[in-house]
Amino acid sequence: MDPRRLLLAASATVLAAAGALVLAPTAEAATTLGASAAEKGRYFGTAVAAYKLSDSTYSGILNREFNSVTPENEMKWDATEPTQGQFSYGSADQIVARAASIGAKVRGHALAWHSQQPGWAQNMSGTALRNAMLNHVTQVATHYKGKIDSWDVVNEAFADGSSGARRDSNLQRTGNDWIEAAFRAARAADPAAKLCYNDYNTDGQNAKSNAVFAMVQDFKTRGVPIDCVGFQSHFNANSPLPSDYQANLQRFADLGLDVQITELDIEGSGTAQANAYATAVRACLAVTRCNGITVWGIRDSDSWRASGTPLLFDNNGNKKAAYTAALDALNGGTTPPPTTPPTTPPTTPPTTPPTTPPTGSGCTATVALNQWNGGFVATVKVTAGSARINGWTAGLTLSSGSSVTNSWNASASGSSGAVSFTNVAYNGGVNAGASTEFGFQGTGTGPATATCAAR
Ligand code: 9MR
Repeated sequence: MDPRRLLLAASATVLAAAGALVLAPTAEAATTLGASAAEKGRYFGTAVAAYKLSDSTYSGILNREFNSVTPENEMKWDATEPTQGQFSYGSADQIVARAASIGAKVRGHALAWHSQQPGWAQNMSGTALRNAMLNHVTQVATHYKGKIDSWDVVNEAFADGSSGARRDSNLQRTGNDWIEAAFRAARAADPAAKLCYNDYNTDGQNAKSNAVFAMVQDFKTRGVPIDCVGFQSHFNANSPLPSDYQANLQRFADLGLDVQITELDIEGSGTAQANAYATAVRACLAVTRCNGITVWGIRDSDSWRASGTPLLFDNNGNKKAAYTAALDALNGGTTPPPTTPPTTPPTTPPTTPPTTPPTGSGCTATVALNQWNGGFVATVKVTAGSARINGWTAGLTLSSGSSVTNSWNASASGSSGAVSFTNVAYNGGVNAGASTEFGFQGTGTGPATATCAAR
């Protein structure tokens, strides 16, 4: 072959390779909500009802799409302690077992709440009720110790409207400090779980969210153990997704704790509903400390507001436009992927083919430490460099006398001195610039820094 033709053939190969590179992110975009969220270091969860786990359509979608679950009713006080001092965990355990089998996190919901109390608690007051509540928190959090990613420790404790006051309830009447008492009991029982305050109508800035904000700020100042705030996000025409949703999530995150969208549902249909879901997803992705999103049910027919068709799957389990919009938003796209390749190839071949690999590839790891006297929880964020990585190992060095007791979202090697954590099956692939998180609990003093190696 004459040298000129050889050069052209080689150039065509380079161009074809370059084209493949440009299209690769689209071709590789995650195809389920959970996998896509995991690529962004987040979870995408759903409320689950234990009695529906035997429904194959329901279970099929659950197993395929979600990497976090929240028992819809099974961990509430009336379900777990129907008679004082006698605990019943059967239905909740079923959900926790399913979560473990599909590698999903569990959001525990809810330890202390004015609603769905067993009859015996509804009839109590004063010190007896306070003690019963604290015992409940301790027992349930202990039963699920090590299995819960985040607990809604206290749910819906503020009044609606402009008062900014606490909601009146039998628990509130035991004294204003009932909320912090519940958080302290939960921390003592399960130090590795993130402890959240969860509420509705707090999704934008308003009197109620301002009151929650002031409480959280006060807790952080005084060292009351709180790690996250849940924003239920039940939206409909009367209570639409607020325009300052992201800003509100951000201001809470700026207090130095995580935020989570905990019970998302948006009444409506078609494009309007799809756009609202995309907006909600983007709000979470835009807030670094937004850990994930939970929708409050799988199919429209599973919803507490079924007539408002507020979920991502229709009654038959088919994906709705809202599903596609949520997945696209998770994948970082605002427009559909190009369906045709460019029609006009460049007329001049590049004169110098790239000779060096992309710089800045590999990964970095940063540690967020929750340290208390004698123990710690370390949350480690692994961030890919300028290229996608397909596996990672983070290395940390523990001070003498300190050791790892358990870990999540990674597989640990070693428990003292130099320890390393390698990705598990679902979180090894991290796109360029994206992050994923794992964590571990230990005794002694936690490490402040980590190294990262990519595979
Ligand atoms: O979806 C839950 C529904 O099945 C129950 O009947 C109801 C009882 O209070 O609770 C629903 O879930 C609520 C959640 O626990 C707290 N935030 C509001 C949710 C919707 O009502």
